Amino acid sequence: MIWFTEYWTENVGLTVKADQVKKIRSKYQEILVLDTPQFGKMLILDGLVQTTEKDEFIYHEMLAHPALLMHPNPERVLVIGGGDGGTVREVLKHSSVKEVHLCEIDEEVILISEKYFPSISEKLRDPKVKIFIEDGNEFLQERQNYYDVIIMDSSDPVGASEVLFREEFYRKVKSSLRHDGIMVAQTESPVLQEEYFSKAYREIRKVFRNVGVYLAYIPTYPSGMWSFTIASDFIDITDTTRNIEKVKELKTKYFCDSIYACLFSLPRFVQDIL
Ligand code: AG3
Repeated sequence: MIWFTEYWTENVGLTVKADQVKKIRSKYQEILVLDTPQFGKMLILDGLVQTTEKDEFIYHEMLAHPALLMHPNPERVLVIGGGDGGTVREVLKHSSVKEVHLCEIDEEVILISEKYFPSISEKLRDPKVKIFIEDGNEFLQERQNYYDVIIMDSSDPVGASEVLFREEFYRKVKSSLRHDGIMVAQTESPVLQEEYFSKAYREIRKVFRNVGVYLAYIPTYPSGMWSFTIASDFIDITDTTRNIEKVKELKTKYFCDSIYACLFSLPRFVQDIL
């Protein structure tokens, strides 16, 4: 057993007791798989916790379901990043979805997830899913007016993910969406990464007419308080009565109708950052 620490800032971190299961260096990053008594297996990229068996459902459900519910008929969905497969698994819970494209820059993440995280990656080989091993930023260039929902399941805005938090990128997202398309992104912690969070919000605002922020509690991410930013030009994404009857049909463990109904109720300090 070792002790592993993700340093959330220079002054605080998350430390877990773990067995090291696998460590490789891919073309893009260091990929580490730990087996921990507390959180089950954990996937760590360049020292940052991406997902754990124990709490992954919170993040993946909250990233996928609001946008898919707000869209009147989501058929074509793109996930950028998310090579572990958790977001794809949630997207496929919506029966209207006909095709899911997953654009992941690092194939090794997919292979590691398929080997060590079968319950997260289980739907990656579903016939509706098409995997593209490409840079998300370049991938969007070739697709105009195509998707109903685009989901950014990226890591922190450092290294390969940095471009995914910029205005130019969100413009590409917008032109790859159909006119009533919706995008949603994971946008970091408003407590410990206030700058990343408010920058993402600002840049998304420059590009889309309707923008909303919501939160979820994710124990293994910095501070636990995590943000998501959802946006659309055409759809009023703040109307959380939309398709609320469908929530009951979704097999989820965190997301539910009362969370959906109050999705945009934010603590005052978060409202003040926006
Ligand atoms: N992507 C968001 C991970 C961000 C975590 N940041 C951190 N630990 N500092 C997760 C990908 C899971 N599909």
